[in-house]
Amino acid sequence: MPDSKKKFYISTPIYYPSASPHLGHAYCTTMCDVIARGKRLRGYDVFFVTGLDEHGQKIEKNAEAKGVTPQAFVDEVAKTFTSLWNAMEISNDDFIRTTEERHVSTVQKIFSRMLKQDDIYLSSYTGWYCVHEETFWTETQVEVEGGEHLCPECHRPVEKASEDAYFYRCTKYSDFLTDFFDTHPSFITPESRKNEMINTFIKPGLQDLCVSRTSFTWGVPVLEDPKHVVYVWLDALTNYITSLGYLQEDDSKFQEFWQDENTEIVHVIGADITRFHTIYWPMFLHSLDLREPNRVFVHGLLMMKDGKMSKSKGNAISAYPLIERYGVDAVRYYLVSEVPFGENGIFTPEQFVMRINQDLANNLGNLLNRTVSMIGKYFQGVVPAFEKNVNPTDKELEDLTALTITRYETLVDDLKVTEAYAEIMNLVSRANKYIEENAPWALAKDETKEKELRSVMAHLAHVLFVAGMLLKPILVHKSDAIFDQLGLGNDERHYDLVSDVHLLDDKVVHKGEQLFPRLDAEKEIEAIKVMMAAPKEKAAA
Ligand code: ME8
Repeated sequence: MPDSKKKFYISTPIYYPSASPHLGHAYCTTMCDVIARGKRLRGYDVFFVTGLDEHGQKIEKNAEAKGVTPQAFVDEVAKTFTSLWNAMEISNDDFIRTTEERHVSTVQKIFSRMLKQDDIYLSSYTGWYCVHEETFWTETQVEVEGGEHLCPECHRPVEKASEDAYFYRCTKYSDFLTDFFDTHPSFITPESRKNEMINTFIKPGLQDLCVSRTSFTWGVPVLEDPKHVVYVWLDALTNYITSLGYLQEDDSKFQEFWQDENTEIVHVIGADITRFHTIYWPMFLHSLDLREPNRVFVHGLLMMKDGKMSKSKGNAISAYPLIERYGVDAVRYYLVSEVPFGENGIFTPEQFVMRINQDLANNLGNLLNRTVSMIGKYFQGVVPAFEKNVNPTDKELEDLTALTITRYETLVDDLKVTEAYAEIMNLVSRANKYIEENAPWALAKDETKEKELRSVMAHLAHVLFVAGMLLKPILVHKSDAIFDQLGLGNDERHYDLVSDVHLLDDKVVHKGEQLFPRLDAEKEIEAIKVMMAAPKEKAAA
């Protein structure tokens, strides 16, 4: 049951605006959006934040190459992110950019506090620096190939760098961290990521973290020593609290969504940034006497057949042509259902078309179409009143419907998002099978079977309402098309009515357009291949 007092905070990583976003970025943001929408629907107070990580050497270099200032550069790229989020129907409550004054001034206050309490100290740094990953690597961490030193993360060449730098004393908080991991066993999901962090970084002994740079200027200046800018991770990670107003005049959102121990806080990230979120971020928060998030969920990558989707590889597919051709709901559904949350997945045109045809056109669309047509034909469009357990398989469908609601809630609360939505499709399949089992066309020919026929129609209508409501976080438009066809008024489209089997009694159905027309597979696979061969980004709006 919905509990209006429950609070939920969810964030995506803040992306680098080094280039416009591709379907991989859309994947992470869409997953968070589906979770956020699902919670809101169930009555939670939700804060959902995404944004951009706009400082650092990479941005400075990209801007220089284009002959524009870094600010002008990020302003332009930022528009491509916000227009994609609009097109994807992302319902974020805030869009934080690290160049905003609210963020910059708070990072400076945080740095000052850490300096004052001796969590940060001045020293010098020599190491291998990867511009792309904005990360220093030690001698043992870099890869050596043909005499060249490469970044262990992105395999690009790294540069030897030495400079004055401020350091964060990880050593001071390593006991805290070990203790925190022990007492918060579900902090990192999946579990394998936690073991990786313990074995690779914690067990060998944590090293202090470089938190300032002097070799470039595009960053938050350190107030106490302005030739330094705050090194990108202390700057970037704090977005999760600066967006809430931490240390700002109006910090009401911060009080509500961070300070309140009852708020569930979830960061969703890709595996490449696990170390920063699970090791340094809890320590930074501890330095500030703030609570840690409940969960860092590490999702998998959306890949192409030739590996990770990335702009630099030139294999990235844009979300726009897919949205334009198939509609945003189909693209959202594909992302959620095809790539199990927490695992990697490969984008192929074949699977994309198959998902839409199999799940949305054949399964869901067909159930709606058949149900509405039959209610029209046999009952002049009026949904018969629901009666329990009339036909032999009624009880099974009733039980499965109730179970699907609870399973969906449990799974989605545990961030098993793909599994949660698979449960709904399973219910829809079961309902299609229920039609075959009960053969309403045969019942309609036998006057003595009217009660049975009424029951079949009422059960189908109820399943469609439940499926439409549970799928609403993904199918942001088509769920309403389902409710329209079922004849439901706007004031009845509420999650808390999902178990009400009588909600549809006497409603008048309206046959509408096909929910998801079946795609001509061969033709559409070709069309997507053309999109992939020429990935185009929509120009900034
Ligand atoms: O790392 N599939 O930014 P970033 C799925 N600014 N997800 C993908 C993806 C793909 N092919 N490609 C990218 C940064 N992502 C830092 C983060 S947070 C305080 C700072 C997603 O632009 C994935 O979530 O490199 C990954 O972690 C994130 O984009 C990295 O974005």
